[in-house]
Amino acid sequence: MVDLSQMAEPFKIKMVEPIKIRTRAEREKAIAEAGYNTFLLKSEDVWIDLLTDSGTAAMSDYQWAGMMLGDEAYAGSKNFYFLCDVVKDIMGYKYLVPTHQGRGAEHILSRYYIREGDHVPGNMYFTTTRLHQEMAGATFHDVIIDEAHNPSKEHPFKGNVDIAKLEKLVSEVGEDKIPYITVGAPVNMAGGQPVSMANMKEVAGFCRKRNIKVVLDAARVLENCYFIQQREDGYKDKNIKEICQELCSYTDACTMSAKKDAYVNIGGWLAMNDEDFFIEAKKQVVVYEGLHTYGGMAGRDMEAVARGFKEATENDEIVSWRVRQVEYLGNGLMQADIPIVRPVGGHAVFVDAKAFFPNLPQDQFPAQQLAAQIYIESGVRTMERGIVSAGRDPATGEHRIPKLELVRITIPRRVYTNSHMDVVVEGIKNLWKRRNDVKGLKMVFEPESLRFFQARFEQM
Ligand code: PM9
Repeated sequence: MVDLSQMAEPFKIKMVEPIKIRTRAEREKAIAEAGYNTFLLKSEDVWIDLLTDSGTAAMSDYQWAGMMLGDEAYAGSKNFYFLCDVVKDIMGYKYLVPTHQGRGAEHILSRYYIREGDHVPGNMYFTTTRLHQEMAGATFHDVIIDEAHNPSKEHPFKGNVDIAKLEKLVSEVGEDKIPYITVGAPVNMAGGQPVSMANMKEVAGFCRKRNIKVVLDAARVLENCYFIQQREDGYKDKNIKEICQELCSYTDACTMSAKKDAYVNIGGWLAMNDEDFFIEAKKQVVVYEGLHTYGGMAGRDMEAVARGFKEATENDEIVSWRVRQVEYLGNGLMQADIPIVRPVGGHAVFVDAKAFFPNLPQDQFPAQQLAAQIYIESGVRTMERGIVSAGRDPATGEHRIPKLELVRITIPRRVYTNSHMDVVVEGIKNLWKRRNDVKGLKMVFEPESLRFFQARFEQM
């Protein structure tokens, strides 16, 4: 029998924002003016905005009510102490330093731990994370399992760290040159793929013996915990909060972009167990973010973050429905034989642009073009996650050539219904029919770092 409780959204809608679709001619003009970069489109020219799930969530009534309780004192806001309590309860870290968003935490972490010439391993790169590591003088090393680089390969925990790769790095550069490993759980650039509890435990065991710290990139940690609950032996009777507590116990610190799993529009934190790191991080946060009791957030923002994170761990249905909506979109695309990263991840469906446009070489930016064409076809905004996002190697100045050349269709939390997902599928099906007529792009403006945000392109 069908479980009725699984069939519909676990919320009802109290406020709506009208959206309008532009004509095809208007969309063609808008994307050309945006240099074929979906980041440069005006939001009002977008019909269904699946650019990112970062800072785009719809907050609950409990969160909005909390916004009215903002204690906007410069120092010692009561919302800060509430946030500390909530994070400690869910993650267990002793200390918390608030930051305006995730990269603020990455900046402080990298400056504290990294010395010129160090090496930082991670389970695949993330754009802002790697940039902060490089700016602090380190070289990043990808130690994710090979399966993660193969879009069609099924694996329940494609985000896992390959311990053999980690061991090889240690033997090549020496453990004293590796201050920490970043474990993203789940792995954004691999398709929102989770890390298993067993793997996290193994990483911790390996690193603790060598005095290498384990830092969790916790942006979507609750989604990772949901996958552990669904897929890993021994966790089906545990709730997301219990799983999160255990996962964090294998790590020494975390960076958090609260804009994802805390269901808010802005915010972040750095949390740790080490007191010396805490003292130094507090010194840094006042230079780069704001006082150590607000870190760039207003009191009301901290209240919304705390309430959002708390709510998402009090009722597993919030995260479960969110991930199942992503799966709904993924299933729709798979049924239409559109090549996507398998299995479907937690926050987005990733279309394989190499398989979509097999005739376009990677230096003609197939994923960038695919995102632009999806917009023209349907008014849906998505994002390139391929060669443009990978940037240039700082040592050689050459393009980094990632194996994955993807377009990310990212679902904001609690914002769109499954009818919107059906539109996405239909639009991509239409584009699939004319895929052989699509040519490549050439880059005509390239910022030095994080180029995907502002680069401009022309049709070849
Ligand atoms: N992620 C995303 O859309 C927003 C910026 S890149 C388009 O996926 C991880 C795993 C992230 C992330 C941001 C950050 C940085 C760190 N780790 O954006 O600074 O996905 O809050 O977080 C984005 P902030």
